[in-house]
Amino acid sequence: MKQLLFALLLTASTSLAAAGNGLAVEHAWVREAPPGASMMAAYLVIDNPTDQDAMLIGVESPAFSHVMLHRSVTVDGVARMVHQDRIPVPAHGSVTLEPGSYHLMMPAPDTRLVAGDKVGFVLHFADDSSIQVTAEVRKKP
Ligand SMILES: [Cu+2]
Repeated sequence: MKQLLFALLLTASTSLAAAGNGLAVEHAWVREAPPGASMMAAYLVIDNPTDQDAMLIGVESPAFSHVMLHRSVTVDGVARMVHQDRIPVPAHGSVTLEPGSYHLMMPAPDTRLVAGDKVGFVLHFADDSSIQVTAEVRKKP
């Protein structure tokens, strides 16, 4: 009987692992933008404890018309943002989307989002997997 239970538990946990891509997303937040701002930014951390490199290839959200992958870089002392087609998440590593680095950038919606609002995002990866996250709108991290 004990053996049967153990086998069932093993089956359950195996199917759970197979359902996802093994990545974990945490600290997702959207920076509150001042009234009239045309763009908003979102930040999060993607952990990859697996043996496989992962690649974020796109993000969508019901709250925004589109979501862009950006990276802030400083060239000759001038800060600018560069569009990214993809953001790598190394095996046994993580990538941090944070101010001054990688981030998500969205056109501000018609109805202004303010601190405390919740926004859903779906992250799409190169292996066809996706992860849904909920981000809170905040004034700072
Ligand atoms: Cu940007």
